Amino acid sequence: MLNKVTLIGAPTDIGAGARGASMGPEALRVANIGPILEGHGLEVKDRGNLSGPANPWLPPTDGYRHLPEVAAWNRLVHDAVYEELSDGRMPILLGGDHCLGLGSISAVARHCRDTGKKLRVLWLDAHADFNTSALTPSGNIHGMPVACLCGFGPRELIEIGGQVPAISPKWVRQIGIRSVDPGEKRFVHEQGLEVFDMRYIDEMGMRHAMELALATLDANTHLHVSFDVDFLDPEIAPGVGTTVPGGPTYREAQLCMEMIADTGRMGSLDVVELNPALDVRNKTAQVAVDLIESLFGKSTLMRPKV
Ligand code: B3U
Ligand code: MN
Ligand code: MN
Repeated sequence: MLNKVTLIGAPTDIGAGARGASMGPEALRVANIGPILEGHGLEVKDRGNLSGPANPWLPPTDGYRHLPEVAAWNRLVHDAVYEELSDGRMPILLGGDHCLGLGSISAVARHCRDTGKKLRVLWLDAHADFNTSALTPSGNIHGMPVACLCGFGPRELIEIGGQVPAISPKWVRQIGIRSVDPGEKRFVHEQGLEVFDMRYIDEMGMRHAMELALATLDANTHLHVSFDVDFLDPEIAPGVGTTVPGGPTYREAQLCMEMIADTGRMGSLDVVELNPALDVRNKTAQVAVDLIESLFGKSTLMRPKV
């Protein structure tokens, strides 16, 4: 794993259904994300925040809310993430809402094309984020980034990484899913996304789900982790715009992160949908940073002898 990381703040809630994710980058910094990662032997650069358009808070037009602004933010994210990867550093995108996964992952996909690497995307989320303008109940583009990455969306979003589609649905593993709209669900099945939903995790356990989600990674695979904080159960992570009960516990989430760390293949990370306006004394940011520590190898690793 790369030991140089770059924090990229993208303070916007342009794709979300609630205001406040724009404060996510600062809340993660207040929870000490930089120094904590340094404590794990990483060289940390904080590029500060990108600066994009304000949120006009308008209703959807033609099935999309704030399409031009979402495109502008994602172009900024794409360029920053691509630049850091080209510099041999691991970008950590501090969102911001999950529409930004589009800019981030299209940049990662472009980098993988440049370097001849395979790409695996782990999408940790309560939601599948696979809506289109025809399927969305809200018009909020944070419910659409996976579909856009797979080539289903408006030109200004699907073309950001220079190739359409940016990724194949076969490269994606979704973990923790428990809220999918009816049309979206059909489309997920039609496109063959691999989904480990909460029912699967309840029945089979996080360990088994992650073993399968991480199977067939090899030395030439770039692993991108897109961590939507609403993946976590609202008991431990109330500070998100769309809480969905029945998510992973702290222990399940920690195991998930530790198993990702064990692969040594993580090359880029998004931390999105943290909403400090809905949080309680920054506790969701602290939980997110704790789990990010596990993602970077924090572990007690003391085993019984038998
Ligand atoms: N699927 C719903 C809700 C949603 C998706 N992502 C989040 N919420 N965070 C939608 O509006 O597309
Ligand atoms: Mn999401
Ligand atoms: Mn979500």
